[in-house]
Amino acid sequence: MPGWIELQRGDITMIAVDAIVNAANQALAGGGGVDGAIHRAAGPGMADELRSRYHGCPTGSAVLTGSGQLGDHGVRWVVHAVGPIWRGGHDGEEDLLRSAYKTSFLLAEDAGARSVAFPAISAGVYGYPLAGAAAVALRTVRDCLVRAESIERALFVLFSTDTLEAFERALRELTPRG
Ligand code: AR6
Repeated sequence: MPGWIELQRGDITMIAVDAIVNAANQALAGGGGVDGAIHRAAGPGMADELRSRYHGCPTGSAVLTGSGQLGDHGVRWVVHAVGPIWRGGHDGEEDLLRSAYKTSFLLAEDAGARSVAFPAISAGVYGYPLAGAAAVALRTVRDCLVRAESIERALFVLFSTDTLEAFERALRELTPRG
């Protein structure tokens, strides 16, 4: 059965899904925004795991860890995705953002997740324009869901009304294929 996409406004650290995706940076060192919130909620064990297993992560890719204290409400994995910094749109940003979502989805799928929650990767301090970020996110995740065997529910957890509305518009405009 093909999976489905849901949109909701909220804080991704409060969501009970198998895997949540983080908008991280290449150093995997933690930071502000959703990254800071996820590190605070997970506790130091997740940062220790990042340091011991990985030596950073290139833009457009992602790595997977356990979820630390986020496990208290059922989250099993955190996928740390590195989206592109927006530099005007001629620096491969769209491909890199697509790749960050796709890699994240596949890592969650390979781990055996049935549900996964995403934030709006790159749409905060990395400056990716909201309408474009939403369109790339939804198209990529929709295309992944079509082929998924394990993941059946993909949730976008959007922190502000503006972001939620941009995703709602992009979802309405999503073409049936491609
Ligand atoms: N739950 C869901 N979404 C959130 C939350 C939350 N708790 N907090 C913020 N957002 P950003 P980026 C939204 O800046 O643009 C970090 O310092 C936020 O409103 O977190 O990919 C990293 O370490 C926005 O819509 O990520 C990197 O250095 C979206 O999450 C850098 O920021 C993404 O905003 C990554 O920048």
